[in-house]
Amino acid sequence: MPPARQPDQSAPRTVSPTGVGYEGPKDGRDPRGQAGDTLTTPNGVRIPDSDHSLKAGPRGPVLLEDFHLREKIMHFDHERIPERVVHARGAGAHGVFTANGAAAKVTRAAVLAEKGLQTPVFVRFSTVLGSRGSADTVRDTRGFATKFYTKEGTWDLVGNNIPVFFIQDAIKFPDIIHAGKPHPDREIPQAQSAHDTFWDFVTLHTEATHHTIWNMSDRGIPRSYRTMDGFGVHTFRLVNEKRQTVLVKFHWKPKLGVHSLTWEEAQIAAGVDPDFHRRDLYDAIENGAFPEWDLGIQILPDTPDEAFEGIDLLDPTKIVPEESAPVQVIGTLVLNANPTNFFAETEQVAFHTGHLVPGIEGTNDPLLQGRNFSYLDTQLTRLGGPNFTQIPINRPHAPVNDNTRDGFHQQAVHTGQAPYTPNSVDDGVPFPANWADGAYVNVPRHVEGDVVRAAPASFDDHFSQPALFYKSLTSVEQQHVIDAYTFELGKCYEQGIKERALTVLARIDERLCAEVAAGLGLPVPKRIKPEKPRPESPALRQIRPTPFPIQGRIVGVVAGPGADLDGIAALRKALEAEGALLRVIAAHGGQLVKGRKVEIVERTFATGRSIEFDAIVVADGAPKDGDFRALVMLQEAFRHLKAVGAWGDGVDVLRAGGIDPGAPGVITGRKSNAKLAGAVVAALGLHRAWDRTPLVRASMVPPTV
Ligand code: HDD
Repeated sequence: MPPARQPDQSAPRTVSPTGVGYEGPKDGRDPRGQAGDTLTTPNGVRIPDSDHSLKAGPRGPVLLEDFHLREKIMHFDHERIPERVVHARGAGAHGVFTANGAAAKVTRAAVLAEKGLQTPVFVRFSTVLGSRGSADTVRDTRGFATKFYTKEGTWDLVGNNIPVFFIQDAIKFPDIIHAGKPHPDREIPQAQSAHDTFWDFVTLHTEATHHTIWNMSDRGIPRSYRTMDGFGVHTFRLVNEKRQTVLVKFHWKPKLGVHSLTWEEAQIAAGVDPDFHRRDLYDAIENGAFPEWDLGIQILPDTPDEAFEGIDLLDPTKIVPEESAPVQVIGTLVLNANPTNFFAETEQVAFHTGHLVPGIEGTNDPLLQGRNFSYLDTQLTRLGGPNFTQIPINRPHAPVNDNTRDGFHQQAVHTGQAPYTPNSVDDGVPFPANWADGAYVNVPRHVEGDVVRAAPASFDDHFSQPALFYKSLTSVEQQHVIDAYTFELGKCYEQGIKERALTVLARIDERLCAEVAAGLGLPVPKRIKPEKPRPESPALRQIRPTPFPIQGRIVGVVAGPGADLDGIAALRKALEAEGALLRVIAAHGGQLVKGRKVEIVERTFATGRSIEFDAIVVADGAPKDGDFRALVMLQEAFRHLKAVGAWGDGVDVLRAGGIDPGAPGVITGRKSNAKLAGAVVAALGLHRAWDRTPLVRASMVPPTV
C-alpha cells in the first residue's frame, strides 16, 4: 500500500490503561485518577471558586460577565445524549481476542485466521427493551456486541444471546419494537414483554414464535453476562486467500457454562439490585476472574440455494443444529479491563453490522441488510453527526485516510488539498488499494430476479424449529418455559390475545399448550396438530451433568457473634483457590473478632439478600434459632435450588428455617474442612441442585390440566 502522506487521523488517540480516554496523571499516581491537580474552565483558565457565582454584592444580582458560571451550566444542560432506541441498558468491558489459526482455511481476515494474533476488543452487553435506567434481570433478549480493533480496520460482530430473531425482514423492526416497548399512553410496563402489545404482535406474526420460545426459556434470564452464549444470528460469508467462500454462523461459548437465574431470583434482583449484571461483570473483572468465551463457527457450504439440510440460511429465524454442523473453535475472547469512564466508552461505543474487514462478508439475509442501514443512521442522532468514528472508543486501530471532510465534531486537522481520488494535486494520494494490498474486494456474486415485496416460500415454516427447541430441553427447562408463558400471558388483559397464543403453542407441543391453558384457566384449542420436529438437539440444553469452573462465584457465610472464624478462613482459602469468593453475612456491619482472628462483615442481614450469593453456608457458632432475616435468605436460596449448608451447630439454623439437612444440594459437616469445601465447590460447578426441584414444587398447587 502507498504510504499515507497526511497524518494518521487516529493519531490523537491517548492511551490509558484501558486504551481510551484522557491520559491519567503521569507522575506515577493512579492512572484512573483526575487528569490534573488544578480546577480550570473548559478553556484551561484556572478557577479560584466554583461554588459561588459572581455577584454584585453577596446578595446579588448575578453578573452576566461570569463566564465560568455560564460555561459550567451550559455544559451541564447538554450532558445527555439520546439513549439507544433499543439496547439502551448495557455494560461494557475491554479485552483481547486471540485467534487459534483454525479459521485460516476459510478466511483471509487475520483477526480470525492468524494463529496467536491478539486483537483488542470492546464488548457491550445489553437488554433490548428497557430504558437506560431499567433493571438488568428482566426477561428479555441480551445483546452481545463485539468491536474488534483489527489491523485491517474495525470489525463489529453485533449479536445476541439468542441465535434467532423475531422477524425475517428489517422493515418490520420498528413494528416489533413498538410492540415490545411500553404502551404509548401510560409508558408502562418498563423493560418487559409481559403485556398485550408484545403478545399481540408475536401471535399475529408467527415467524416470531422461535425467538419468543427462547425468551420464555431460561435464556431470557441469564445469571450473568459471563454465563451467556452469544450468536451472530445471521449467516455470514467468509472468503479465503484463494477467493473461495463458505457460509458461517458465529457462536460465542462462555468458559463458565451457560447459566440462568430462576424467575423468582430475577424478580427479586430487579428490585434489590437493579444493577445485578453490570455489577457482576465489573466485580468479576476487578477481582481478576476475567470472563472468557470461545468463538466458534459452523462452516456450511456456499451452495447456490444458500440452504443446509433443508434449512434456509438466509432466514434469521432458523438455527442449524450443532449435531448437523459442529461448532469449530477458532479463537478465545478474554475481558480483562473495565471501562475508565462509562459515558466515554460504554455509552458512546457505536456498533455497526456494516463494519466488516476483508475476508468477512454479509449475506442477502433481509434482516441483516436492513441493519446495515440502521446502525449507521442511528449514530447521527445519538452521537450528533457523521464523525462518530473519531470518538476515542470508536477509533480504528488501523490507519485512516478516508477523504471524508468537515461535519459536526470534526477532530482531525486534515492536510492535503485534494480530498478526492483520483487527483493530481496531491500527487494522487491516497491511492485505492487492491486485493493484494489487503483491500476489501467483494466476492462477485450473480444476482437476478423480479423486483417484488415478497419472501421465499421457505420463510413460511414458523413452527418446526420452536418444536425442535422445546423437545430438546430437559424436563426442568421445559417446566420453566411453561411457567414463563403462563406468567407472561397471565399479565395480558385481552382474552383474544391469550387464546391466539394458545393456538400458537398448540403448534409447538401438546403438553406445553395444555399446561399453559390450565394456568390461564382457558380451554385447550381443538384440532391443531403440533409440528413434527427434527430429531432432538441436546446441544440446545443448558442444564448439563458436567461441572463448570466457578470463577467469580460468591458464597455467603452466615456468621453469628460466636462464629468459628478459623472455619470461615479455611473455607475462604479453598474457594479462593478455585477463583470463587466468600462474603461474611452477619447481623451488623464492622468486624467479627474471636481471640486474634478477625473477619470483616461484608453484608448484613439488612443489606444482603439471597440473590447475591451462589451458595449460603451457616458457620458453627450461630444462635440456635437464627435471625429470621438469615432464615429468609436460606429459604430463598433453598427454593432457588442453590447449595445451602452448615457446619457444627449451624445445622440447627438450617432446621430452624425448615431446611432438611438430607435434601439434595444441602451440605453439612461437623467442621469446616476440606470435605465440606470440596462439596461446596462441586455444587457451585453444577450451578444448582436440579434434583431438588420436585421437593420445591411439591408445595405448589398445580393447575388442573
Ligand atoms: Fe439491532 C442496537 C443486536 C436487529 C437496529 N442491536 C443493537 C445492539 C445489539 C443489537 C446487540 C446494541 C449494540 C450496542 O451495544 O451498542 N439487532 C441485534 C441483533 C439483531 C438486530 C442480533 C438481529 C439479528 N437491529 C436489528 C434490526 C434493526 C436494528 C433489524 C433495524 C432495522 N439495533 C438497531 C439500532 C441500534 C441497535 C436501532 C440501537 C442503537 C444502535 O443500534 O447503535 O440501530
